[in-house]
Amino acid sequence: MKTNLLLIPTYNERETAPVLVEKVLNLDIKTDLLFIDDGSPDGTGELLDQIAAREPRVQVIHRAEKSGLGSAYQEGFARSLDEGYQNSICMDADLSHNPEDLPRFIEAMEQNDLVCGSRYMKDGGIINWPLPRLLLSKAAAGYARLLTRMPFTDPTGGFNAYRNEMLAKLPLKEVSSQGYSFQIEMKHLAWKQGYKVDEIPILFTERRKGKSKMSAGIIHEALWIVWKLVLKR
Ligand SMILES: Nc1nc2c(ncn2[C@@H]2O[C@H](COP(=O)(O)OP(=O)(O)OP(=O)(O)O)[C@@H](O)[C@H]2O)c(=O)[nH]1
Ligand SMILES: [Mg+2]
Repeated sequence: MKTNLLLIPTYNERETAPVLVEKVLNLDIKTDLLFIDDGSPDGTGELLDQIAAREPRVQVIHRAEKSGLGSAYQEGFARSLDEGYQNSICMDADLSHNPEDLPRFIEAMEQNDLVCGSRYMKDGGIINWPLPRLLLSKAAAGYARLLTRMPFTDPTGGFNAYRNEMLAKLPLKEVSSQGYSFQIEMKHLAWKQGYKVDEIPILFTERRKGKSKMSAGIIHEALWIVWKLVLKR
């Protein structure tokens, strides 16, 4: 039976994506990997195709150009549902999210519809972030939490496992954001509809290779998406 599918969007991650594959395949868990690559100029997509050709647990969706994280996850969810997986687990390709946390996610999914990795709960944390970035992220988490009243410690966190039965019932078309706010919107939707959501602590490590895709646009989006959620309520 098909069980878990990792959804991993990539844009210029050729140094880390193959390492991530290796680490996941070495774990003793039932998980396939789906990369959603947006025509990475550094050749990440071709490299992943070579890996997929020899490793049946790895698949790649290619999109012509950089079209945002949110729509990459939406394509991933659609594929995961089509192929009959039980859970979809979103994670970054830059090794910030530790694959060794996956067994804990999978175990927690036995009791929940959504399991959120949290950097800000007890035993969670962030390694190697400069203070301004940490403060910005904590402020964003506090802001989202205060306004939406979601009882979660890390609303913007991107390491999350979703039950496909829940995804199939959620109005995913309403989720429009592309950056971190995609995570806020998804958590809000699941929580508002009364699904069982829990958090587990994760240690997030700042990327050592490749370049950040964070932008002012992504931050602005997060600021106003929260208001969209408040007004909808
Ligand atoms: N397919 C696709 N992937 C993206 C896009 N933007 C970012 N990504 C991927 O999404 C994941 C998270 O992006 P990051 O650049 O690591 O963003 P971040 O974690 O906020 O910032 P840093 O870790 O500091 O770089 C990575 O795997 C990126 O390659 C996009 O537009 N399309
Ligand atoms: Mg990152």
